[in-house]
Amino acid sequence: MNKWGIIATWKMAVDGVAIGADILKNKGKCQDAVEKAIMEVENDPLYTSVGYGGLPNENCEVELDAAFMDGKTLSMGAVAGIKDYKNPVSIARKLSEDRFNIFLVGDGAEAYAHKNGFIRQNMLTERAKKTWETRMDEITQKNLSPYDGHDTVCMISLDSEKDMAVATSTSGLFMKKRGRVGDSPIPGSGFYVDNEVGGAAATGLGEDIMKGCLSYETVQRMRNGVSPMKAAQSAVEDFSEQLRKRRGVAGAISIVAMNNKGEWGIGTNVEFSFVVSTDEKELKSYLATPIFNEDKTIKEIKIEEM
Ligand code: SD4
Repeated sequence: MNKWGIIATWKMAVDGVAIGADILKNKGKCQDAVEKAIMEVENDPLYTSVGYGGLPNENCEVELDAAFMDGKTLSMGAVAGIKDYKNPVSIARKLSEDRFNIFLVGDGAEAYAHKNGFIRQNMLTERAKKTWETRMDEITQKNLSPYDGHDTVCMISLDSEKDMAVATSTSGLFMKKRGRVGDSPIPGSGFYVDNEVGGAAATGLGEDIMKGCLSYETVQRMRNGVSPMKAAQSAVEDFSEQLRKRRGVAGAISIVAMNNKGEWGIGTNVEFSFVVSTDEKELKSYLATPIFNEDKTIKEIKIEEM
């Protein structure tokens, strides 16, 4: 049997991964697997950090970021701060077919989506609006930090022809400033894939992930012969330590990785759930918990089936 596999960030990806795995099992392509899997997550109004139902920025507007990359051709496409379009991941994939103008933001991205027939939709649900209103009250009354509630969906897949693809989609940080862009659509930071090695993708505090270009860093570690597990864990650990040393604090960072043999791994400095399905092991959700020593360096990461 030919090898295939798909790995995704967060438990919310489980239904999407099932769809992706089905495509791969039936000898479908990795590009379709990641796109269809992410669309499933984008379409679900209950997930408050991706697509429809995603949490809005401080002006109560849902601004979405997404990206797509093909590991065979290294083609990539991305959108950032796009409003009112149903499936940002599909717009990113379409952009990846172009030679120029592959990363579009704001109303430029919306104009492109409109011209190419993508479905327009108000992405703000009543539920997300209520959460925004409650949070607004809390922030003013209790002086809270607005920036939590953020879980990007990232998928990496390998198909039976040994091609690989990666895609990401997110509403970014809850209560972000209008126009704020995180790591998720930024090549090398939020995602990277190369058929000759493997892929990686990140979730967590984009402002910190970007400082270390952590998806590219993870892929480079795999290129040097390191396993996906070691590559992702060491990339997260080394960089968290750098951040702590040089800035006093490291944000939440989690990375998923898969190499071109279908071996997978994760690295994280917070509790982190993820989903994997391969030809060898049926779909499973996992929970990764980092255990720290007294110096706050990660001693080990415990991974359990959920
Ligand atoms: C961002 N990395 O916009 C995204 C948010 C995220 O888990 O993934 N949070 O910074």
